[in-house]
Amino acid sequence: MENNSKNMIDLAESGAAAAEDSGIFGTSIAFAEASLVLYPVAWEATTSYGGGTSEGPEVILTASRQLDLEDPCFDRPYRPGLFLSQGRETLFGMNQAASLLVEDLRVSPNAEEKARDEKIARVNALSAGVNTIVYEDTAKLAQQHKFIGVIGGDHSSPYGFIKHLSEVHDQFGILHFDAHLDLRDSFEGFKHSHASIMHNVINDFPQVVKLVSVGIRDYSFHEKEFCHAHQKRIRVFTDRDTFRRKQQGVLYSQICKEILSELPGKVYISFDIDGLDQRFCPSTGTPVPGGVEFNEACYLIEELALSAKKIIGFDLCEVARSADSSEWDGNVAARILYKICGALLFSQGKIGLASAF
Ligand SMILES: [Mn+2]
Repeated sequence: MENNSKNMIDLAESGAAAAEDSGIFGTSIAFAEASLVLYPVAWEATTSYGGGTSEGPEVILTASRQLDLEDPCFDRPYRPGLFLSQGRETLFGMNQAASLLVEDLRVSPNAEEKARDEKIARVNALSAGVNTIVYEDTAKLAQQHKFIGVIGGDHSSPYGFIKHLSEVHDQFGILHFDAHLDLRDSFEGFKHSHASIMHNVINDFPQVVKLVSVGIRDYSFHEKEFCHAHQKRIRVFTDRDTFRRKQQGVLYSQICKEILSELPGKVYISFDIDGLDQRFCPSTGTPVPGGVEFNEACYLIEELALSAKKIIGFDLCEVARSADSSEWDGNVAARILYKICGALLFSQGKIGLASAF
């Protein structure tokens, strides 16, 4: 035990290149020694536009090995132990089965209604199965005293984890980075699609007392209505408003203060990579122009950690493999992931702040 964690720290502090078979961020520790476990969910069955997000965990793992592990804000986030757990084998088959059904539905939109309904029901059953697996696995990890981050997959991936958190916390808020509100009642008949995650969370978990969404720039009439109907629980900072206020001289630091003041003491971060400007996630499935700058996202995450609030878990979703060999999508996502890991561990008192230069 001692040995493992010593090796990991030696490697990280030696500046040597990470081995190809090393764990997340090029470290290699045993599960037992990790404080923070990253739980991969290779699921993207209900993806509506561009695919590939089921590869997210793999893409992030590969790119993460290239990172240098000093963080300018948080003191060596790898030290308490970061571990990417094995994905569930069964998810692969479930994702394939559901993807085939969804494909079928799309290529034959005029199929008999009964046959369509049956296929939609089967996809919904598979989604419910994924939610149960994620719920049970994350609950088990929590029993083992691990902090947890879910790595998607599409944005429906963390539902089961949020369900678990709602059972162990009386109340918490969600800081939601996304281009989309994800407040659709259902999407193409799919109850648990990526476009419905926050709708389902708001409806199913009253413990989520506040949803604060940032980067938002693509939403429907019904989603806006849903926000109005849940005015006390949902606060939206649209990308447009944030941009305009900055143009008019409002400091971004002021806007972040407002965002954080909306959140209660316990905060879950739900990070859809498409919340960022698309130049940071060119391969994500449902890109929208505009968006949050990389440094703005890091600033807000750091400010959250530096406030008195505690980060109780997170997800990072919708990361896809770069079309070229650059690994750029994974590179950016791995850095966002490392920043959130540092923020969570700092907010939970597991690490301090980095020393100054
Ligand atoms: Mn989303």
